[in-house]
Amino acid sequence: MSSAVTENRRTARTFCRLCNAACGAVITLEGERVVEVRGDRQHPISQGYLCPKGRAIGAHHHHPGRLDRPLLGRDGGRVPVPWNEMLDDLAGAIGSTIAKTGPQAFGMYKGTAHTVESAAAGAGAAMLAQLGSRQWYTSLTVDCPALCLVAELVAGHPWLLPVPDRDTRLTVLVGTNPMASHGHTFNIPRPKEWLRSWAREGELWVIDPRRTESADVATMHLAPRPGTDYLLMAYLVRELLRDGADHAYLERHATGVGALAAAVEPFTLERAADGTGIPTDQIVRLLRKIRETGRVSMVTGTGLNFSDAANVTLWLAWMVCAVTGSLDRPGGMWFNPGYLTQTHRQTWAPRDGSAGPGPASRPELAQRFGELPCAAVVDEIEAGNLRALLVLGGNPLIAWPQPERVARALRKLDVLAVVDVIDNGVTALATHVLPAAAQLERADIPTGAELYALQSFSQYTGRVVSPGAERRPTWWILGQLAGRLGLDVPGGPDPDAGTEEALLQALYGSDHARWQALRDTENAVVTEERPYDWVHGKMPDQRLRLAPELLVRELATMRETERGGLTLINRRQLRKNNSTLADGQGLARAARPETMLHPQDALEHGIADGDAIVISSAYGELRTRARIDERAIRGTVSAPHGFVEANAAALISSDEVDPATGMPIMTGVPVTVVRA
Ligand SMILES: Nc1nc2c(c(=O)[nH]1)N[C@H]1C(S)=C(S)[C@@H](COP(=O)(O)OP(=O)(O)OC[C@H]3O[C@@H](n4cnc5c(=O)[nH]c(N)nc54)[C@H](O)[C@@H]3O)O[C@H]1N2
Ligand SMILES: Nc1nc2c(c(=O)[nH]1)N[C@H]1C(S)=C(S)[C@@H](COP(=O)(O)OP(=O)(O)OC[C@H]3O[C@@H](n4cnc5c(=O)[nH]c(N)nc54)[C@H](O)[C@@H]3O)O[C@H]1N2
Ligand code: SF4
Ligand SMILES: [Mo]
Repeated sequence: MSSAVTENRRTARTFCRLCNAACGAVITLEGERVVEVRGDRQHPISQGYLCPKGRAIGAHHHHPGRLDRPLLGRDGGRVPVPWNEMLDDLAGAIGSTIAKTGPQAFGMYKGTAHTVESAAAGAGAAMLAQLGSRQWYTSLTVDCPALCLVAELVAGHPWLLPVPDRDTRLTVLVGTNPMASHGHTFNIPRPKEWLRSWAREGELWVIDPRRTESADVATMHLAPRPGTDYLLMAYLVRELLRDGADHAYLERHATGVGALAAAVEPFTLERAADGTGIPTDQIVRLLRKIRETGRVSMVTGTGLNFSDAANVTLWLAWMVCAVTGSLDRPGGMWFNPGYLTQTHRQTWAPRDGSAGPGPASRPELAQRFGELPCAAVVDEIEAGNLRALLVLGGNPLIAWPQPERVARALRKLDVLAVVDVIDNGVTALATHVLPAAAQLERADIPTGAELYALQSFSQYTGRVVSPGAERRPTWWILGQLAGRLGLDVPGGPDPDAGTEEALLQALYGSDHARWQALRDTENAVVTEERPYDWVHGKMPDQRLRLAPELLVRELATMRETERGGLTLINRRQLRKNNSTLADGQGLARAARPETMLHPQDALEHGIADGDAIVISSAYGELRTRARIDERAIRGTVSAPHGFVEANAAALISSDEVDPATGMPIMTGVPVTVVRA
C-alpha cells in the first residue's frame, strides 16, 4: 500500500458488514482505491476495534476474483453480456419454467451475506409470495431454527432471542466462542473486553467440549461430551425449581411450571455427570453459583443448535433463566427491542409453533417461520420439483450437507442464477451470474445486528465508493427482475444512490426523526433506553409458556448417545466468515483447514501434527490436515467449516435432520480418523 499523500486522498466512515458485529471502520482512499482500513475510535460500540477480517475489507473489495459484469451461460460457454440482456434472459427463463411446471419450480436461497444487503430487505421473499411459490430457503435453517422454535413456543415470537444483560453477574457461554465468532445470536465487537469484564464483575463460565479462546478468559470451563448439554440443563432446572427459583416471578409471568418440574424430574445429578462426563463437583459448583447470584445469563451458540438435542437443550437453557426470574430482567437476559424494529412497541398475535407442510419431496419436513429447510433443496431438485434457483449472498456448496450431491443437483437445474461479489465454486455452476455491489459500494443500515446487540443502536453508512465495473446493488437487480416478471417490489429502475437512500428511509416508515438522527451522525446512534419486562406483556395473560408440549415430549424420548469412538464438533475461525475470506486474500495470516485432535487420540491413531488425514462419517469423507492440540478434549474432532476444499459439510447429511426443524445434525456426529 502506498502512503503517499495525493490530491485525491480522502477518508470515509462506514461500518463493517463481514459479520453482524457491525464494527465502525475508517477507510482511506486514493481515488476509488482503498489504501487503508482502521477501526473507528469514535464509534460508541466498537471503539476502534476491528478484527482481522474487518482489516481486510479493502482486500475483499479489490479481490482479483471480483465479479465485474453479468455472465451468461454455463461452463466454457460463459460470456459477458449487458444487464438488459441478462435480465431479459433470466426473467424469460424463470417465466417459462413457471409456465411449464408451476410456481413451485422457482425458488430462492438467501445466505448470510444477503442479510446485510439492507436496501434489498424482503424483496426476494415478496417476489416468491407474489408468484405463489413456497420455495424460500435461508441459511437460518442450517444455523439456529431450534432457537427460533423455542422462542416461538415459549415467548410467542421466533425472532425474540435474548442477549446477555449489560449487568449480568453470572454469564454462561454454552456452545459459543465469541472470541472467534463475535457471537451467534448476540453480536459483540471487542469480545475480549466484554468477556473479561463479565469475568471481573462476576463470573464467566464456558461450557464447550473444546477449551476455546473464550474459555481462556473464563472463571470456569466445563467440557461436556458433545450433544449432552441437555442433561446438565435439565438437572439445573430440576434443582433450581426445588431451591433457587423466583416463585413470585413464576406466579406472575409463567404457565406450565408444574409440567416443567415433572419433565425434568428424572434428570438427577448422577445422570447429568455420567452423561455429560463433567465431574459432579463442577456441576454442583455451577448450581451453587446460580443460586448464590440469583440471576443468570445463558448465552448459547451453534454448538447447541447443531446437535440432535438442539430443541430440548435450548429450551432448558432458557428455562434455567426463566425459573430464576432472569429472562427479560436486569442482571439476566435482555430482549433488545431494536432501534429500528421497536419490537416492544409493536403488537402481534403470539405464535404457537404451528408449522406449514414440507416440500413435496420431503413431506416429513416442516415449513417454519415462512421458510422451508435447506435440507430439502437437493431432494426438490432431484425430484424435478425445483428447476430454477436464485442464490442471494450464500454458498450452498459449504452451507448445505453433502457438497458433491449439492454440486450435481445445482448442475441439473435449468436455471441457477447467483447474486454474489466473487467468482467461486457456485458461480462456476451458474447459468446466470449477477455481479453485486459489495459493502463499500452500498448504503446500508445493520438490519441483522439490530435485535441481537448488547445495546439498542443503529447506524447508517452511505456508499464509500460507487459500484465499480458493471456491478449493481442487489435491490436494483431484484427490482429489475421483479418488473420483468410483472411483480411489484420496492426497488425501481434507478440504480443510483438516491434510490438506495429512499429504500432505507422507507424502513423507518413515518419516523422521520429517527431516520434524521441516523443521517446526522457519522457513526452509530445508541439509545440509552433499556426496556425490561416487556416480553411477558406480549403473551396471553402476560405469561411465558414454560412447558410446550412438543419439547416436553421430545425430552421424554431423548436417548443418551453412544459412548466411545471419535465425535465431530464444529468450530468458527477468526480469519474468515464462513466461506468469505477462506482463501486468505488480504490477510496477513490466513485461516487454515486444520482439524484439531487431542494428543492422546492422535497417538492412538498414529497421527502426527500436520499429517494429512481422512475423516469419515456414515455419510462421507473429509480430507484435511491434523492439528494436535490439547484444546480438543479426548474423543472429539474439531473441524472448521467454510472451506470448499476440505469441506466439513461432506461429513453430514440432509437425511440426518431434526424432525421438528429440518436442521441437519452437525455436531456430535460419530467419525473415524486415519492418516491419508
Ligand atoms: N470469525 C468468524 N465469525 C463468524 C463466523 C465465521 O465463520 N467466522 N460465522 C458467523 C456465523 S454464520 C455464525 S452462525 C456464528 C456462530 O458463532 P458461534 O456459535 O459462537 O460459533 P463457534 O465459534 O464455532 O462456537 C461454537 C462452539 O460450540 C462448541 N460445541 C460443539 N459442539 C458442542 C456441544 O455439543 N456442546 C457444547 N456446549 N458446545 C459445543 C464448539 O467447540 C465451538 O467452540 O458466527 C458468526 N461469526
Ligand atoms: N458442516 C457445516 N455446515 C454448515 C455450518 C457448519 O458449521 N458446518 N454452518 C452453517 C451456518 S451457521 C451457516 S450461517 C451457513 C452459511 O451459509 P452461507 O451464508 O450460504 O455461506 P457464506 O459462505 O457465508 O456465503 C456468503 C456468500 O456471499 C458472498 N458475498 C460476500 N459479500 C457479499 C455481498 O455484499 N453481497 C452478496 N450478494 N454476496 C456477498 C460470498 O462471496 C459468499 O459466496 O452454513 C451452515 N452450514
Ligand atoms: S468483528 Fe465482524 S464486523 Fe467487526 S471487524 Fe470483524 S468481521 Fe467486521
Ligand atoms: Mo450461521
